[in-house]
Amino acid sequence: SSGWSLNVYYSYSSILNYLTAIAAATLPNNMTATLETLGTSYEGRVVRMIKLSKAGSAANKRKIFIDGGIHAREWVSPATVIYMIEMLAYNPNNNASINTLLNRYDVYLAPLINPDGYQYSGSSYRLWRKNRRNNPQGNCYGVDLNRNFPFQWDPIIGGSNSPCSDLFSGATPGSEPETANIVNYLMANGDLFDAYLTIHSYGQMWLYPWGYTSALPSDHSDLHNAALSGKNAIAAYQGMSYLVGSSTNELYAAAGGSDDFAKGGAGIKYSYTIELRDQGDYGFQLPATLIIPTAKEFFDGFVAFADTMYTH
Ligand code: ING
Ligand code: ZN
Repeated sequence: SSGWSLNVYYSYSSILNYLTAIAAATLPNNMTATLETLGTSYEGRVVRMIKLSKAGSAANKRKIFIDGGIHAREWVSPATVIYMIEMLAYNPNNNASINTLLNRYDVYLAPLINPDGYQYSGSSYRLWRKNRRNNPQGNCYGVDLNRNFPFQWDPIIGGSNSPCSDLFSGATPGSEPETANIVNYLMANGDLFDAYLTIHSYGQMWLYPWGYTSALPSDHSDLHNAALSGKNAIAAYQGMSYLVGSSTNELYAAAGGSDDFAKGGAGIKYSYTIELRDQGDYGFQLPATLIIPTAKEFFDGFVAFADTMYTH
């Protein structure tokens, strides 16, 4: 392993250091880790991701994109993406299913795409959700990045036009630099990706588009079946129950979400919003002792999901 502990919540700068260390490490199993930069945040923090690729497997593999930390207070999200990086990079038990996944896919993981909000959640207000834009109207900060994506953007649908709202959709679609970091990358590379997963907490759900309407995408049964494989693998570990369905129908309608953009704007078929543990006992403030079980069961679910996605 890298030697980094997986059962702690790291600061923004420690997460950057972790990504740098993985990219510099000598990895087993012909794995290579490459550090890439998606862009910078409103306050100027760099947003990075790691590309994990197994040399010697098929050339021009298909790709999977995973992001975390779009919402500042959902701390188990970046921690889970880091756990996933560690398991994919080192495969510590030489698990055959992980090897199969890496022979089929390159995996791109961006654990913290809203670093300003995350920093603020750690230093000033634990339950902060948005980025840290200083909005011109009023004295309020922040745009909800998961209402800001430029596909069927509409503040009336599950968002808000009020800069003081936790759900402020932004002044215009894609107005935020943190949004643009993802949009620009997926618009340039979306055709290479079979799957987009954005990791949130909490609620224990495996959700697919659409968020802007109760209508379902025409290929919804493919998305549903692959998610069911994930759900079943999650349950096999400690019996945790995840709900599978479209976000509008299972949770609430919300336009401008990143999963709707990944599917409708960037053309990535298997696009999901994941809500990790728990179901409200601790909510956003999940104790660090629960990081590893939360991350492990989801990683098991992810491996099973990827197998179903590939073989169907
Ligand atoms: N939940 C998501 C949110 O942004 C969601 C759920 C995603 C709803 C996409 C609709 C569309 O509200 C959290 N935890 O943020
Ligand atoms: Zn969220």
